[in-house]
Amino acid sequence: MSVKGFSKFFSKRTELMRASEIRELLKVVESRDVISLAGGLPDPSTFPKEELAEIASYVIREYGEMALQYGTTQGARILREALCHFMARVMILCKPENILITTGSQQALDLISRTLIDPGDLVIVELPTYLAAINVFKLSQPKFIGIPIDEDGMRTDILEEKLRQIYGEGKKVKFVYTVPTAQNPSGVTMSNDRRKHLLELAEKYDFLVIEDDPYSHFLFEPVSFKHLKAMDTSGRVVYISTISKILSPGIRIGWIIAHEELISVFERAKQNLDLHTPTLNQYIVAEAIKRRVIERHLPRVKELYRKKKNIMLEALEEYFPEGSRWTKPVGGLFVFAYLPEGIDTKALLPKAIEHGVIYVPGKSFFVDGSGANTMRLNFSYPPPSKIVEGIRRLGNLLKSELGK
Ligand code: PMP
Ligand code: G9A
Repeated sequence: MSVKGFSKFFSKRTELMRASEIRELLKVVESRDVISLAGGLPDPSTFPKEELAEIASYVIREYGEMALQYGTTQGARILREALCHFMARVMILCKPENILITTGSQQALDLISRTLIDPGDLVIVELPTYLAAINVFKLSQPKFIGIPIDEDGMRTDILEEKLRQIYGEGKKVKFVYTVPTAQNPSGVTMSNDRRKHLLELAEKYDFLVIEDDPYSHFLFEPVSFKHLKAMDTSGRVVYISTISKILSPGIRIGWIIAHEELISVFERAKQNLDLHTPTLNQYIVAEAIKRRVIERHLPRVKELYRKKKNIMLEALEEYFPEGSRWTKPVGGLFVFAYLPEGIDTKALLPKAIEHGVIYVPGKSFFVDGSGANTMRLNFSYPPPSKIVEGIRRLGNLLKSELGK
């Protein structure tokens, strides 16, 4: 007799798991002919295929005994050393002991969730913030507090007020999670004054700061900023980054830079997850960094994304209905649009799919349930003609919804 319904077997933790809209929409792209303005996929023309093919074969020949073998959970020393050099370019100075290699930076978020959050802990995030971070933190059942952002990033004045209130009630905050540079989904960058203010508050109220930084390496407009980790004098900043947007997301290499005591608990948690990140991929990335593949490619990547961003902004200007506004990103892969009140972008998505275009509804990026009239639009993946056509289709759909 076959089993009827498996849900009775599921754990409580499984009930807390929410499907990521970004990941679900990727399935739509695979199964239908739609223009995707959804997932943050890099432009495939930016992948240095020839160089990586050469490096992969070199690494297997030269380092095969290690590269094809099990490795330590913390990650291959050769990669951790290469990353120390890579990060020194942006004044983040660390030792290989301060680095843990992760399977994408998504795993770093998972490790943070597992090792730092107990049910009911207060976790502060930006409004909006990266939806996959919300989903993975949620598994540990924190209480989220959202702090609004403006064009200078997180409103640290509002944060300060909130902290005064929280600590006045005898409670405390576990950490503040921020994507301070070219934020996902909004594209905004936190000003240096606010970065300083955030760290002062972290000192005063004794909480950790998680700096999630996939985008600072390829800003395409001039911005002056310092990484929080570079300003960290007490070890309370946990820095995470990834090669996903600057080399290849398929290789799945991310890293955490943090105090050794934290690295050791993240390492313990990772042992249970996957023993270690694929050794071969770690050797490939170490060699790519050594040969300066990323640095040589970045100018082209920046130029391409700057052009695509401008094409999207022009198309929005031309096709989106009056009463809409959107961010002007200095980096990252997304424009975030605020539409006239009354538009519900989640409810509209099936119609958009019928019109052959998809986006990520904005609500999933807000921990306070707001954002129903917002959407995130990706410009890195589609070719320029598809960006324009996608925005045209969406604009027409929105206008017809508004009866214009
Ligand atoms: N954090 C942020 C803010 C991101 O935008 C992304 C990818 N879009 C990730 C983490 C995860 O990236 P990966 O696992 O590929 O390193
Ligand atoms: O494909 C993913 O899930 C990574 C992309 C993230 C994003 O679109 O923000």
